[in-house]
Amino acid sequence: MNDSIRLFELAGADDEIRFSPYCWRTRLALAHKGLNFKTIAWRFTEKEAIAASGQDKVPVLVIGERWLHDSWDIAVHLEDHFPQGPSLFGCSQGRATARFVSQWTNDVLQPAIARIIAPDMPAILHEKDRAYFRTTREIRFGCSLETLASERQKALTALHQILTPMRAVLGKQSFLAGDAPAYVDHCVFGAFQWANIINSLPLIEPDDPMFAWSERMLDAYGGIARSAKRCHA
Ligand SMILES: N[C@@H](CCC(=O)N[C@@H](CS)C(=O)NCC(=O)O)C(=O)O
Repeated sequence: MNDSIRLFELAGADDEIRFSPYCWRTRLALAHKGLNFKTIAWRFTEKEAIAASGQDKVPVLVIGERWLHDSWDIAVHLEDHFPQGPSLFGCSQGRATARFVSQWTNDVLQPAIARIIAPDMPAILHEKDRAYFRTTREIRFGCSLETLASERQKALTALHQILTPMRAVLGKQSFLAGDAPAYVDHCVFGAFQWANIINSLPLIEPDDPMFAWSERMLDAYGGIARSAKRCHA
């Protein structure tokens, strides 16, 4: 472990439960670059711990004295400052396309997954985060977590429609980036790893080409995603 790179990651009540989809993007990007790093468990209400980053969300990456935030800006920083490691984007066009995939994951994929799994979140969160999560997310969704839970089947159907193009692509190639994973895979997989870690409903069935891709992502980089601690069912 290299103590000069530190990653603040959202944690559940259990320090080892690291479920944030955005933090998984950064964790996988660091692994892709072959960088050693130390992780720090952080909770929604511990805003002061990351205040030096100038904002209030994770991932926050501290490299030496430099505080970085925003998963996309962190990926760009890693790509530009650690050129010796494998590329996250491949080329300038790849970087531009990855930016689209990152934004699409933020705006389309993650909200669709959140509608399915958010009702399971309070049970795994630290007590001090529960009320904050419920209040902020109920404002975001415009309804109670209980209403979301009652609409799960509808949300699952909507997710499967959103995944149609991805399913078609992953039926023809091993990773979104081609023969090997890269940042586009980190973005999309991060969203699924969120559901894996909190042990929510299975989002993709074994006969779906996305399932085989997800298995490959779980095994990538020495299996850091597969070996991550998960909540009990
Ligand atoms: N645009 C940011 C979004 C990061 C984000 O929303 N992180 C969530 C955790 S998954 C967070 O820290 N939320 C804090 C809060 O809701 O107060 C990025 O890409 O890093």
